Amino acid sequence: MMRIGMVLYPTFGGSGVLATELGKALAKKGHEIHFISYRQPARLEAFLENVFFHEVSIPKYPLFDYAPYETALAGKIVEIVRSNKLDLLHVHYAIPHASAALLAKQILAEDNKDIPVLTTLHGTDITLVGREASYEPVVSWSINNSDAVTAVSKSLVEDTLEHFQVKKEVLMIPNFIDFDRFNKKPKEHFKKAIAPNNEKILVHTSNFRKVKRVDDVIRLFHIVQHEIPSKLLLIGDGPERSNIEKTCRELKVCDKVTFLGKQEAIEEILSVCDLFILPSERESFGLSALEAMACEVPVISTNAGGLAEVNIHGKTGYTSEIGNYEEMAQFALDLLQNEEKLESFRHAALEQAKKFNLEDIRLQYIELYKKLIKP
Ligand code: GMT
Repeated sequence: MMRIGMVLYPTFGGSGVLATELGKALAKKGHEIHFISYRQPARLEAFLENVFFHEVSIPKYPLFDYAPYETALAGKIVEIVRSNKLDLLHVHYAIPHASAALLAKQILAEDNKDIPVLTTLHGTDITLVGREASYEPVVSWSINNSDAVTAVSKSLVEDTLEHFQVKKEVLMIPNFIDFDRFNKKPKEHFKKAIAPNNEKILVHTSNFRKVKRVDDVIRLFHIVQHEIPSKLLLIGDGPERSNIEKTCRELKVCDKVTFLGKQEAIEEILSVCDLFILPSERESFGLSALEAMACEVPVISTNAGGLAEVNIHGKTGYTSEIGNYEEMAQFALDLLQNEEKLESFRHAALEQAKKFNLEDIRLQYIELYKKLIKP
């Protein structure tokens, strides 16, 4: 049995989702998992055996215009490692988790405790925000000083090597899917409620940030709904929400678009959908696309980052250049207007998703943890 500290963002973002699901899957195998974050992680809904949650509170003080989260996190990690005798820290998303964990490691070294730090890079920590001049030296240092580093796709490994001064091997362990939860469920009553006239259902889920280009989803849908009776479901929320609603109004498609907000049982909604749309400008992996594929929903996406490693063009869906929503619309129509083809893509999407099954990936992490934990 290993005792793992899992440092993560608690939001619906991919890195937090992946970290939570990994922790839960390890706990099921008898490992003790300590989640560390500023809020209860979104996917940690119920009591689970072997799972603990530690909230990082950030003391306020009038001097602080910016409360020092990284310091509070490092201090909390030290306390948790000491009181729970943790064997390893697995931090998800480099900023500021990796540097905070490495600071904690240095503090703990004074107790003669050598706690290994495994950093998993998830995407924008490398491809976007991590490249900002004020963060880059810290991210490079954190990568080079972690005991091991993984990235979630080949594309993200390449981006890391290209943009940072890396002296360390960056291993690739892809994201995974739990088929016990993500599978096509018989939710015909849902389908009837959303598409009473048997319209095709397109779906997009994200955090509605600029990189997701949700506007392109609306533009693509605008073209599709002219050709075929269809509905669009938008799941999630975020900073671009009002701009997206504006585009819906401009294109006069509001009556066919439903904003569902943040949803827990996403697999139930995916189960009644025909196509998943992900036109991101950057996407190191595209966990949301994998979730759709596990529910037998083909994907129309860009070829950004690691998306093409998940969504196989012409087989599980189609990939286009960033911004080419017109081509993506034609690809969508190609599938929606051909029932047999759509069915074969549904099948291929499921088969491809199986390559990322939880058991295999969990094993890869367990093997890596064992290598890092010194007896
Ligand atoms: O998409 C986001 O902005 C959330 C982000 C995160 O770190 O929470 O997601 C990233 O990590 C996910 C899990 O590894 C990947 O599936 C996403 O592709 C990646 N997002 C980007 O690269 C933009």
